[in-house]
Amino acid sequence: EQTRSHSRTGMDPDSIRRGIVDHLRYSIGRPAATLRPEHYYRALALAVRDRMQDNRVASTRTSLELGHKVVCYFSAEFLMGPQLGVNLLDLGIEAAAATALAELGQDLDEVLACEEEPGLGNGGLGRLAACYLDSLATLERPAIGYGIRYEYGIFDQEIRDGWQVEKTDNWLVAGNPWEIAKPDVSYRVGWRGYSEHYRDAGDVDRVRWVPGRVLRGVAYDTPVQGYDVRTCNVLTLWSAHAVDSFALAAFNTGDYYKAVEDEVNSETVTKVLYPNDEPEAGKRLRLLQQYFFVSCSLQHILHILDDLAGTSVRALPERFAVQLNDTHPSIAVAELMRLLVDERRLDWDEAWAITVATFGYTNHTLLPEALETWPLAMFDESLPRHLEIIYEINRRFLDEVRAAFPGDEARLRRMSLIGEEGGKTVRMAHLATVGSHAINGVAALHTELLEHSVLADFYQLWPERFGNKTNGVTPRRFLARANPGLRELLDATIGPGWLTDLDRLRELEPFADDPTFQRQWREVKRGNKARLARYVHEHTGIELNPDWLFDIQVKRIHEYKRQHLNVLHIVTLYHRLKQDPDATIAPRAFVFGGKAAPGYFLAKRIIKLINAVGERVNNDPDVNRFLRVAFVPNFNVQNAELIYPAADLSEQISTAGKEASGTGNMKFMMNGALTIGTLDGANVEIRDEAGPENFFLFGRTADEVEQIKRDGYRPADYVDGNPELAAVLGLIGDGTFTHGDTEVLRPVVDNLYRDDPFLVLADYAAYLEAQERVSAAWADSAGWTRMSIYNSARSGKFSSDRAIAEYCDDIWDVGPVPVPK
Ligand code: 26V
Repeated sequence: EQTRSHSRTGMDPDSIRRGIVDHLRYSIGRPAATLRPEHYYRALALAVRDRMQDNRVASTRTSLELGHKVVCYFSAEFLMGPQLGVNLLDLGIEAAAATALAELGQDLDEVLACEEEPGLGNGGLGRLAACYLDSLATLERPAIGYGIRYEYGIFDQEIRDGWQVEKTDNWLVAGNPWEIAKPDVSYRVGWRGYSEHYRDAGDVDRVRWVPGRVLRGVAYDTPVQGYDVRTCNVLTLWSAHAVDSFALAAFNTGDYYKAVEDEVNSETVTKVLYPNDEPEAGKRLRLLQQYFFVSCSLQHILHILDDLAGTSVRALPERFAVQLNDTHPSIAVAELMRLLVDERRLDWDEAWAITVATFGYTNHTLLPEALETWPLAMFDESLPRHLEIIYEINRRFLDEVRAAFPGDEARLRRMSLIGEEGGKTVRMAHLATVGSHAINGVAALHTELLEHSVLADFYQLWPERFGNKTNGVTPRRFLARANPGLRELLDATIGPGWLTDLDRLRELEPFADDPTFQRQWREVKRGNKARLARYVHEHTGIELNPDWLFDIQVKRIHEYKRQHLNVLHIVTLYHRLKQDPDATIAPRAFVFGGKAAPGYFLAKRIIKLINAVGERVNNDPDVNRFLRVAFVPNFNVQNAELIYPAADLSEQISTAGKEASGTGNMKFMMNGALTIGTLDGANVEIRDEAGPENFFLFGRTADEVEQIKRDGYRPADYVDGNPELAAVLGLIGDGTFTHGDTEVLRPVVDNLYRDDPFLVLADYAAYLEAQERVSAAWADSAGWTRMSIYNSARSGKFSSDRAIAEYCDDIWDVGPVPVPK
């Protein structure tokens, strides 16, 4: 069936070239004279997909036939980023593809740049899901990612006059060569209506849901290739459509336009990705999105089970492990119970045992405003049968709590799946927790705080269900692809092997003080900085000098992440240079990037603040010899791959206790940046691994933050006690950076002075002091290089391979299933 040299499966340049030529002719279908790089992109992508598809067939056959357990990762977001480059890497055909294209007169880099990235996620949570799919495939674990095929992903950000402007991300317009539409893999999903109690043929009382509306979900499959293995898993994304019969019924009554309208309404369900970091005011469509993809996915899983001859639904937890990526898919707990009890007619206790054994739940935030709840009335109207099921789960659950903690009424109220404060709500984190056999946080500190704050009552009831799984990131994309210079140096120095066993980077340690190696290390970093400087210049007009210290903060814009603390440091340096014309400092380029949720007023002002300070600083000859500030528009996976490798300093300065983990911090570390950071999220573990002498620590601890808040935090006291801080806030408020306008940045200053919920001012002095240590360390080039090398060398823990191996061992019980080559 497969020959060595074949236009669909061959891995040599000649076969790949023939694959491209075939697709240009049969799939693209344009006259040769009109072919442009984007056509070569599509043809090569299709040729690469063919090769993965071949592995996919072998992988499915192996895991199903041999009866292995499959991991199902349920996530409302998968921030996959560009696919072509990593797929070439995974298949080991980067050089062969470059040769094939060259023979056709095309340049691989130019062709790679044609890809429109699928931005189906907001930030860390969605990108984590993508890294985990990569590691699952690379570790040869059978897995399916289940999510939503949003027609519009995360908005494109433009910067105009320093303000964020949002543009729709029409990522599918040019077509998506990676997906395969599966119109035959399709499920019906109900909505609204009522539940009906009836007696079945065997005289048993049963309930059925009679939905008021029905949609249809269609699967679109994208192959997920493992690195240097035959395993190719799949990401199944569901797209919503109208149900044909509904449309027909309307057509028969002569109301053709009504039928078309229903089509339009149904399709809005998967139209657009919601920002997950904006408090949603009971958005019904978002609940429908969640239920829609969860229901399709569970029906698909049960269908696969049915197809496996002789496998009963009772075997579900032996054959599938379902992980809930935050609470977004947590309605799955009620939906699986409905499918098992109402449709498959299992008794409640048996169904519940299956459900709990099947699900695991990962929590990704402690911020109280971020914990999902749905207004009860809305939930009841939308999913009436599910609400009944949730009541029954709750009734039985509270009985269990009562038995364990007799007479503790307050505890019952705290733990209930139904919240009573400010109008009744369904608490999705409680539903996910009660319905799962394993609950995890995403960094050691985060898990600890989960166990002792947000989920403390649940931890006391079921301590054995809780555990930590510190996040990780894929070194294939964020090291090998993003940093080809470093990849080459690593291969030459410690040999290959580190890419699938990142702990082997430790073998760099003996070279940390070797002058020759240090020089090579600095050359790689300088090349990456020059590459980023070109990109920044092209997109902002700002010139950055690659010999300067590159100080970078890229992440979503949020008060708790404290981009404004970083700006206070910049304005302090500006102020010092202006005050003293003889002052000199080690020159620094400050680079920012990140999107603000469209409805987040202060975050948008923070973007304006960064750009306003940048404009002034970059154009003032008194200071622009020492300081430059650039805001990279539209931070996404594609430009992230240029940004992380160019950093000398990684800014991880969130208020302690607020950032669940962070993953950008890990990408910077792998690429040799030093971190200036608080004891928050995974920073704690980064510092432990790197060694405290290779990390710039500052700021209050999570405990101290809580203590300060309890004592009644008064930010103004910090201003009154620090004339330099007062001057800095004064400059921001008095129009220095805004052409005399004293109103634009007023809300930022006022918020800090009066409220400062994230203790920016309380940490300001410590942050400045830590930045002084950074400058002093930078002055010693050999010392800095040694610290940079140590950071990379000790980043092995933060590979998503380590994280996924832990999930497989501790939560999913899924081992490797090698697919024969
Ligand atoms: C949601 C909301 C909603 C209300 C307003 C404030 C707010 C802030 C953050 C969020 C994010 C919720 C979930 C999330 O994306 N968590 C991120 O997950 C990453 C992967 O585990 C982790 O590295 C980040 O620290 C965490 O913020």
